[in-house]
Amino acid sequence: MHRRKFLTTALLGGTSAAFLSVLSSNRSLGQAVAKANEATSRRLAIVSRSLEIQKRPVKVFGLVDAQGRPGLTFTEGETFKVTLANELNEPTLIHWHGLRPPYEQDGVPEMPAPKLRAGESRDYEFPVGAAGTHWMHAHTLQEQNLLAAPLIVRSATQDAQDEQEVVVLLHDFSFTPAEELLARLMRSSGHSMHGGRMGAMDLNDIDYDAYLANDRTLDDPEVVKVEDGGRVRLRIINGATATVFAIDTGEIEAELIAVDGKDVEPLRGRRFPMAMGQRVDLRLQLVKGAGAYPILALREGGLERTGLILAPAGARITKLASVGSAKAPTMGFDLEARIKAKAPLVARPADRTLPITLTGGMGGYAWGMVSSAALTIRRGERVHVVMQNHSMMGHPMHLHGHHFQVVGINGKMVSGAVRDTVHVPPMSSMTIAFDADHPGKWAFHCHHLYHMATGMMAMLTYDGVA
Ligand SMILES: [Cu+2]
Repeated sequence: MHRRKFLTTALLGGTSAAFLSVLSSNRSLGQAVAKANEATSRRLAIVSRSLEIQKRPVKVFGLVDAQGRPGLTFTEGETFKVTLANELNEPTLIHWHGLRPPYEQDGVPEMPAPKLRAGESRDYEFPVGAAGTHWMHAHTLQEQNLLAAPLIVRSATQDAQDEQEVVVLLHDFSFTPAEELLARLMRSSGHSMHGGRMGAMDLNDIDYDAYLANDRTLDDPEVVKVEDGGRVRLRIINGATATVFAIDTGEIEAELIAVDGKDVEPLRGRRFPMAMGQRVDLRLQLVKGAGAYPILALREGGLERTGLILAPAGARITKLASVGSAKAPTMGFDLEARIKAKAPLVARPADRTLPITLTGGMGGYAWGMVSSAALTIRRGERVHVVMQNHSMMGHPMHLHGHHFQVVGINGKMVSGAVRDTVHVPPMSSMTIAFDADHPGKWAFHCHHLYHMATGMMAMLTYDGVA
């Protein structure tokens, strides 16, 4: 987009002169503007579409490109030059989860950009950055009704790797509207619905009607044609609003090669837990003649599951039930403690440490982030955030605009994954570190939609940003 056009949009959004000075001093935006004439703008439409779930027709949201495909795919180093068109008859806005846009384009409504009105379009432009599996979604209750899609940044050398890319977007689905689900949680808090579980760990506060992988249940799963004996790179996105999954590769051992779009030292396994907002990239070497491979996502602590089937030509497809026979595991630190970033942060002492207590519970259904310090940081600082989860639920905590490194787990210093969303299990603590190199006002929140909606949301503000 042209700089003038963006400034006009920003001014219409009611932003201040201070914000404009931040904007003009933003180097990455300057580089993006310099590239403006090179790339043509891609259209991304926010649409209403029809699905059939459990044989019932439903209207859901969608995000489609000019060819009608879900989401967007870029190559590293390109410019994210997108015209976002709201074709719904209600206002909405989209957040680019995992990218580093200038904060004015980050997509949390009114922070500071307003929602797109029905029929309105808006231009976005910023460097798409490094390769990685990312996604996009509404930062509102509309996320529940599938307003989410993949946002893939491929590496320039990916084609030379001779592996097939398979993108999987997981979701939890309810025939009940999100507003009603939230109202029920608030009404039932402290008694009946969850009364039996008070004092114990709470895993899932909503029982969904279906769990989806690329819009399908296991009763009618997507069957992806793969090369017999070929190599597959699964890019799995947990786009669910309130469900932790464990990826189960079954017969075949997988290699975890990236989390939240950042490469990790390869880790082999068959089960990979992932919380809401998180992504895992798994590499699979299929065995020639071995037939079809189901890739499952198991609902944390439950019997429900979803997934898809990788099938070489002619392979027999066995039908799998949407409900398994053994309860899926709960997500702790087991995997997180073993992940090591391929490119960790440069070792450096913290210039600033922000303590944050995660609070709340089913009683009253109010969740929060409490800190004794102002959540203000300065450009150039190495920042540590120490999160203490004083609640009986796990919280996937997402910081916008930055990737951070996991550097402490339950008080023990580690050199863990670099990621943008980290799961903090019940009654545990976690320290994350990042370099304050992206000035703005950034959302920092729990990626459980209903925890966020009832208070588990904070803003991290750079000094001098209005
Ligand atoms: Cu939470």
